[in-house]
Amino acid sequence: MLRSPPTLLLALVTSGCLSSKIEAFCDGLGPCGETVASTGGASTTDDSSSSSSSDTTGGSTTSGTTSTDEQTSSGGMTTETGADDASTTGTTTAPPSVCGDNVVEADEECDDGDLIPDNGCSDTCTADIRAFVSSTTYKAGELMSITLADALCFNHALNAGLPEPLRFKAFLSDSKTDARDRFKGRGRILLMNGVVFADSWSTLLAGNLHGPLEVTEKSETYHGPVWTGTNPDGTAVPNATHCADWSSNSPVDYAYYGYSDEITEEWLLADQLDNPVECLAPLAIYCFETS
Ligand SMILES: [Ca+2]
Ligand SMILES: [Ca+2]
Repeated sequence: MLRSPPTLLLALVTSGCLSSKIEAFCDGLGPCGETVASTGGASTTDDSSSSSSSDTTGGSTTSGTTSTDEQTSSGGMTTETGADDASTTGTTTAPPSVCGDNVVEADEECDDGDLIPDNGCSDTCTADIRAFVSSTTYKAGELMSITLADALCFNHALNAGLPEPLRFKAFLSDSKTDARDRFKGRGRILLMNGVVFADSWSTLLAGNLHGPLEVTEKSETYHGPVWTGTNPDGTAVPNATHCADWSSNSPVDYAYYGYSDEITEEWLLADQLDNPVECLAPLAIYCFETS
């Protein structure tokens, strides 16, 4: 059966090697590390009327478009003239976003108007993510589904008085879903006591944890098993029923779990003979914020 807490603590102390074979989470995902390209296309849908002017009268950069004021492509295009008239236009290369100007721009998750890195919004304008392990346990079938497990995370966050409780979702996989695909965000991941759990999703799923995810939404400690159905890289454990995708309490069905006090890959997938464990076992769930 599942380990007893004292054994877990010993394991925590003696645990060491992290798997380096795990693929980084972000490698296969779009939103993780990329910067938005700001295509500069489209814009100004209003009258514009195709602005023809494509005839390119001898280079001249045809100021075109910006038909907001009449101006009707006077052909001449006086250099530099008054302020508001045309000028620029054309391939509007959007100005680069500035972190710290208190305006959330294209590639920024947040902008709190400062460059202080550890106050929720970093100096590169990535937002911290909160995470906790649930303070109560559930039989696998009591989760009902991943979606309803999300509701449990919401309830835990709400009852603990956490801001924006709807942002929390359950870190679970099922037969059709990889847990890692359910979460976004490039910032640090923090426990409810403010301790940094991981520097980012990508480093977390590559096996680099600062410490265990053993703090509940109430900032209490939970040492024990946690339903995950998930490999250390965030993908679903293959060929698993996940207790009928978390809807079954059958005594002959099983699901995979990790240990909340582990900092090795066992935080998601415990290396135990009884893993997967029967659906009737009462285990906690991990809840993470997503942006
Ligand atoms: Ca900004
Ligand atoms: Ca900041």
